[in-house]
Amino acid sequence: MYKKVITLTEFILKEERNFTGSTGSFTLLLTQIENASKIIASHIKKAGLVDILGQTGQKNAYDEEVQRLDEFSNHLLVDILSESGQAHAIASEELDKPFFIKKHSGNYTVFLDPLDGSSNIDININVGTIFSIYRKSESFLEPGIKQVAAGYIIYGPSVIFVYSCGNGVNGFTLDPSMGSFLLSHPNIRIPKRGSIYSVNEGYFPLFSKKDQDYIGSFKDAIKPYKLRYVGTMVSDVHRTLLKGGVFMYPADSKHSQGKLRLMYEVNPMSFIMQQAGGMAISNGKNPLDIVPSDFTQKVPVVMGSKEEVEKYMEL
Ligand code: AHM
Ligand code: MG
Repeated sequence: MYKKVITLTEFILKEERNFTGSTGSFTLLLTQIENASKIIASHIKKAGLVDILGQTGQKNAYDEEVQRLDEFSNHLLVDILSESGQAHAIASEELDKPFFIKKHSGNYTVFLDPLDGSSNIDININVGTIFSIYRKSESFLEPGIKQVAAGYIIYGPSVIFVYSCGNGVNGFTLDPSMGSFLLSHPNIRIPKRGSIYSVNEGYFPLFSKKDQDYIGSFKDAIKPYKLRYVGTMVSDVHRTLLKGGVFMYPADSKHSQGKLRLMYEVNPMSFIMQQAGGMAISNGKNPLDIVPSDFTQKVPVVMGSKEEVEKYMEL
């Protein structure tokens, strides 16, 4: 029986039409990120073959230089976006500093974490790409509230592309036979409460008393919560988005602002979380309201179901 499927490209085009004065530039930009993610996904699938095809820094069986996957993903995304004609500037977690595009400059600034969770690659655990898009500006230090869109791609058992341009959150799964992302998770809404908490509890002794008490409350609950921690933010946040609960990366006595970067990781994921009806909090405020002091700034974060994050705020 015929069943209409909606591809990511169709969906983006339809969403862009809702904005008066739209030119198609935003659709082209997202389509380039989509194309890059498919290429990254196909390379990740071959990650386990690196010993057969050649080690990093060597030539592989095809006489090509073998690149680390995080470097490869960075080069690919930066190249594709630089040449897209739609980007005004690009910032990547893998680059020392952001840069403006001189030739064929467009209307948007894009922040990228090309391969999030890259330490999980060699043990065959999910990794992802995170992106955050702003209208062009001469400053890179805009608060996250100004994002026009944000999203992530998970390279897992399926490849899933989740994004929001401020009108809810939608998820698309790659159909490998078609080579297209198809709408699989329309209008994602995070449950109001959950039963899973996600934190690197190995650092527990280094956390503040408040964070320790909060984590303790999940174990003391009448029905104790489950603990799940992949160590790839994209995966941990994606699970939290679909199942509810909380993901946190707190400050600790050795890292006063935790590990996650405001502009590359915390802002895009907080934008998605809030667009799906969840909450995020950093140092007592909405991370999207923080005016960054530096594009490498780190902040502690707690994000997830409304009730869970409110519980944190009450503490
Ligand atoms: P990366 O961008 O270098 O991969 O680092 C970020 C990752 C996040 O995906 C994840 O939430 C965090 O680091 C895990 O850190 P830790 O191993 O300290 O728990
Ligand atoms: Mg990362």
